[in-house]
Amino acid sequence: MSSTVHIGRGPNDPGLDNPGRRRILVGSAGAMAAVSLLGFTPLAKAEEAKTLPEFAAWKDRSALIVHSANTMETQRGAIGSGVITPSDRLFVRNNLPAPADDIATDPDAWEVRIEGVKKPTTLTVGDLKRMGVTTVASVLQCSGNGRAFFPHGASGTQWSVGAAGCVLWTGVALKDVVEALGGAADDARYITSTGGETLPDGLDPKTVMVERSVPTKAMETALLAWEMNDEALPVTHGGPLRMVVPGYFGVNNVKYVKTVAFTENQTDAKIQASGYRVRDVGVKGSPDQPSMWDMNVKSWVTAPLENGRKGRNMIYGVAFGGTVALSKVEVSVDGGRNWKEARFLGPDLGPYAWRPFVMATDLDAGEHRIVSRATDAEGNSQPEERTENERGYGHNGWKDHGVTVAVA
Ligand SMILES: Nc1nc2c(c(=O)[nH]1)N[C@H]1C(S)=C(S)[C@@H](COP(=O)(O)O)O[C@H]1N2
Ligand SMILES: [Mo]
Repeated sequence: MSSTVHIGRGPNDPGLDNPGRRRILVGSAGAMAAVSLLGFTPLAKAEEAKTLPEFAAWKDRSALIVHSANTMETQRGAIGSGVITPSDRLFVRNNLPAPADDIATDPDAWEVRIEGVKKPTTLTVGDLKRMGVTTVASVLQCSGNGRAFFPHGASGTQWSVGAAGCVLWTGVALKDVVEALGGAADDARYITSTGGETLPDGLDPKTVMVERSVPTKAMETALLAWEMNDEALPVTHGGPLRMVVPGYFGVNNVKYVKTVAFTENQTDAKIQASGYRVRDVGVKGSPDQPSMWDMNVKSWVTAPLENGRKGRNMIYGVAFGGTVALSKVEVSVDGGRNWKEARFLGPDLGPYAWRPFVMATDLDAGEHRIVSRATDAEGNSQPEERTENERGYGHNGWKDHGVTVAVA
């Protein structure tokens, strides 16, 4: 793989006609080795100046686009072709200010209340660790990943492709916890998880709290995780304890989880009732619209991004099926006229993980529009176009996600 990562926004990031073209060479240890500046623009400069917020200061700044103090995405060129996203490159998204680091001083003492089961109780992370352990690889992706491609200017963070990563989660299967507590209440239709943030004063808690409901069938695969990529779950990503619902969009994976309730109805918190609802442009969110639960099949190219070489090139990318395993990925280097099947790289970490792919191809001098199209095991393929919707959710159209590569 190339040792060059792109800093600032490149020409393949949407909404830029005069992109910063700053490139920094990164040595094997990830240290900056050389810097070259080409057509440096004020926009790129301003963005570069944004430092990481304190709760994410341990992250690799050069691998991230910092949108705000609560939103950072992985640079397309830093996604790489590994089966797991390194923790220091994983995107971050907080709806509320993150809790202080001291919530993880004694992670085993963190308490989670389990309700809507035959024997409701409060368990510590220490208790959970004695109830069982399992590891699942799953893609964590924000519902708004790809929002920047929507021409109507969907409000919210302008994520390109990097509000996603593939993570190894370790914790106890929710099913095991529920079984130990006598099973879920008979009328339970949803699993409702509540985040442990301190809510700002003076606001109706329902309008700000992170509380999400998912259908009870998710119990078959959900886990309460205390580790990420083989390390104690950092507070940045929801430590000491996080609800992980494999194959479901990011928002359902509630961080610093303090209550898990089996409920008859979905929560009436705003983030569930009107937030994360798919509706036409101009329409307000409401509970009768589809909620951002299971993810759709998706892929994108990660290299090359700007310049190819004459002759043989290796096209890399990542692909996943959401709650369904992946079946194949095709790549086109002529904007979708001709397609060729790519080869998967590395081990298959299960249906919820992404699969890096590679396709070897020869390129002539000129510009090439490179696109990828994934198909899941049920035969669903990425559509060519996005589905327009007010908040720019769930974009998996292959056309917008392509890259234009120049060969001299
Ligand atoms: N408690 C809590 N959980 C949360 C959030 C939050 O703000 N608070 N944000 C959600 C959203 S919208 C996303 S995309 C993911 C982001 O996870 P990450 O920050 O670990 O990447 O966490 C979800 N879980
Ligand atoms: Mo999100």
